[in-house]
Amino acid sequence: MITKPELSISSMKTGELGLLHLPRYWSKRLLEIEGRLDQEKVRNEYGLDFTLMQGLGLGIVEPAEYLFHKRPSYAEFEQWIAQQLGGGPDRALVQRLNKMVRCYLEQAHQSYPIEGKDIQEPVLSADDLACWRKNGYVVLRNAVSVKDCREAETAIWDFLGMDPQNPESWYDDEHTFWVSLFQHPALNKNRASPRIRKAFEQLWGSDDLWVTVDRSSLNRPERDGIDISGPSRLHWDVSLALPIPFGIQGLLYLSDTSAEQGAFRCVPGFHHRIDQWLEKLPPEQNPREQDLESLGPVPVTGSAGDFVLWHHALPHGSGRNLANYPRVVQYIKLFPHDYGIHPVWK
Ligand SMILES: O=C(O)CCC(=O)C(=O)O
Repeated sequence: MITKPELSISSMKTGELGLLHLPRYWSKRLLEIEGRLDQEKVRNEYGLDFTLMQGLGLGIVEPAEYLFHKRPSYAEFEQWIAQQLGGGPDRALVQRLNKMVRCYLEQAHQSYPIEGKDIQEPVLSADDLACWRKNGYVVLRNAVSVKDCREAETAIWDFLGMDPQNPESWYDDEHTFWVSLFQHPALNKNRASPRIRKAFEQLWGSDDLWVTVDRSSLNRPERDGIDISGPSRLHWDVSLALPIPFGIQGLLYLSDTSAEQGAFRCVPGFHHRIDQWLEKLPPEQNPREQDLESLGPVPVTGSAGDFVLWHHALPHGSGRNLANYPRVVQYIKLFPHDYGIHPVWK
């Protein structure tokens, strides 16, 4: 019986759902909310927490918000999970997640792409892979059907309460670039796209990958000179402490996206030279505050259904939308449970 949050609750403890680590995850979040969590003691568990919640199909935002606002008992937390998933996780998923937890706790968390594994029916061609190696990004064309894109796009418009045909409805004080819609059948269908999965498998050299339940975004045309294009500033989402472990991010264009329509931008090939660039910076300089625009970002365009994969060491961001129609995007990432997370955030 799990009654109160304690750091002594081990990852091997389970509740009604039979999931390893879930009671410890619940415990840590509640202790954190109460300001009683010693972050140093749990720093190396971040990847485990992340994979467990993504693997369950919940993502990390909604469970954190639920725990923060409701501070539920452990039994209530499990009930909430079952409700979100339309029933508890099935036996096969529980087994796969529990295996992942055991592996995670047993292994050193070094991450690297495994070279030369024979993967059947590749979706990235030799030219695509050459582009990936040289530039650190690649576009998988027709990753999902236009129909599936339309359905996801419609779900996003409905969630926002906006009309895609009526520009007047696109601008309100309530919504920003990011769209916090996580659970929707159309979004889940795209997350399960076999072509997207295969592309990540090729680049990771592994078929034991988990998929994130991430946000979407609506990059609206600029209006009245107001820049509403979200993360247009080039940035990294990974720690810049060296060595930067291998990692891949991805986005799915749900609407056709031209260069001037706020397309994704990145600095091609920067993953090859980021180490030298960082080492040359005077120690008092913050790499994130440098003139990253001068590094030469390029827009990566695509049609609805095209999927962009990029190495997370590339400075990247969205462009400013100077066209007439919003750019609509769903973010999807697949990763192995033991992918490297540098313990120091820099
Ligand atoms: O949406 C984009 O084009 C960029 C997304 C981005 O910057 C990110 O996911 O960190």
